[in-house]
Amino acid sequence: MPWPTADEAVFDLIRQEVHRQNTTIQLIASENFASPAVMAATGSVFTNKYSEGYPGRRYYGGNMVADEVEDLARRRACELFGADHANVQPHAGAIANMGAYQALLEAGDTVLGMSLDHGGHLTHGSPVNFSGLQYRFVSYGVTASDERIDMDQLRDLALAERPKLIVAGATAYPRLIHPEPLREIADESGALLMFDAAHIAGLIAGGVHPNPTEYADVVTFTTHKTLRGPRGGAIICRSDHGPAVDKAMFPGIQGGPLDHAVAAKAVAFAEAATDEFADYAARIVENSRALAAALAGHGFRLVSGGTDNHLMLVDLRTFDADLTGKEAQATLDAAGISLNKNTVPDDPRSPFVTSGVRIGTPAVTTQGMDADDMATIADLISRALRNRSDDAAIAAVRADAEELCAAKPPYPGLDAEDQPASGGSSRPANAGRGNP
Ligand code: DSN
Repeated sequence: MPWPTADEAVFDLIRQEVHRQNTTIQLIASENFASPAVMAATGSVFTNKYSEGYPGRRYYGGNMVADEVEDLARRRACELFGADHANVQPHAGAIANMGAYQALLEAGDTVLGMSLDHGGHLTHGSPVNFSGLQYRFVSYGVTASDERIDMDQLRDLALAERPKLIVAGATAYPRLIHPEPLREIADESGALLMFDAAHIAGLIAGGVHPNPTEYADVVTFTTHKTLRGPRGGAIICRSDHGPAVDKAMFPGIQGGPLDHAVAAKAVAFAEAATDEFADYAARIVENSRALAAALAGHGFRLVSGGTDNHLMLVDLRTFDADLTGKEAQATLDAAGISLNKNTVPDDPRSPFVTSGVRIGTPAVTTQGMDADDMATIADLISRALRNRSDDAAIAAVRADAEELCAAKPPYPGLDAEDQPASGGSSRPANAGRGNP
C-alpha cells in the first residue's frame, strides 16, 4: 500500500520526519520509537469512535468493541504494575496528574512536590501551571552536596506543612527514586502519596527500578517514554481511590477518550510484559551509564556524578564555561543529534538559556545501539561542541551521526517512497533484540 497522496503537503512532511528519525540521533529522554503494532493501533478505526464514560457505562451507542479494548487495556495495565485499578483514558501525563489531584485534593490544599529547577515537572506545582495555581505546592529539591533528593528536607517539610499529598517523581532526575522511604514520610505526616512515574514507567515494568504501586496511593505515568507505547497517560491506584480517579477523568476533566490511543496502550502494555522488554529496560540503563562515563571522559560534569536510569543531566560549565544549554542544543541539532537544554540544580542561567543539557537513551537503545555506540555518540557530541563555530566540522559530525544511524535505523522499511505510514511489514531493524 503506498503512502496516501490526497494531501501531499502533510504526507511529504511525514516522509521528512521519518527520514529525520531514521538518520539523526534521538537523545531526548522522554522520546522513544514505538513498535509497528503500537503505531498500527494508533492509526486504526478506533479514531472514529466516541466513548464518553467507561466500559458498560457509556453515553453513546456502538461501544461494544470499544468496551472490550478499554477493558483489555485496563486489565493489562493492572497486571503489568500489580495494581488494583487502572484508568487508561488520560490524553497525556499532565492530564493524568490533573486527574489524580482532582481525585485526591480540594482547591487550596497543601502539596509537596519536587521543584522544577531541581528536576520536577511543571505539574508538580509550577506557579504558571494549573497545579501551582489551584493548589498550595511547597517544593523540595536535591542536596547541594550529592545532588540527590534531599530526604531530610522532604521529611522536615512534610512534618512542618502537613500536606494532604506528597508527589514523588521527576522529569530530569538521573537517580533511582526509592518509594518505600517516601511512604514512611507520608505515613508519618498523614499525607497521601502520589508517584509520577512518567519517565520511568518502562524501567519499572522491566523490573529495573522498584515498583511504586504497592507504596503509593496513586501512580500516574505516560505511555510513550521508556514504556514505548503511544503518546498518552494513565493512572493506576488502590481500589479505594478508583471511583474518585474515574470520576475526575470523566466527567471531571476530559470528554471522550481517544479510543485509538487506548487500543495502542493495550498493545504497549502487552509488549512491556515480555522478557524482551525486561532486557530492553536493562539495556537502557546500561547504555545510559556507558554514555555518562564516556561524556565524563570528555570533560563534561554529570549532575550527581552519573545515572541510575535512562537519563543524565550534563553540566556544560566544566567543558566550556561560555557554552549554554541553548547553544549546545542548537549546535547539536545542526550536527544531527537531538536533545534538550535543561537547567542544572541552582542554575544561574534562565530556563530558556540554561547551563546544561538532558540526554536520554530509550530511543537509541530501541534501535539496537550498544555501549560502543554510546562512546561514539559521546565523541560526536564533544567534537560538535568543541568546534561549534566551524560549519565544516559540524557537517562532518552530521555525516558521522548519519552513518551510525544507517547501521541501525529505527524504521528501515519506512524510509523509502511507497511505504505505508504504519503497520505492514515495516519492522524496526532490531526486531530480534527487544522491540517486539
Ligand atoms: N515533556 C516531558 C519531558 O520531556 O520530560 C515531560 O512532560
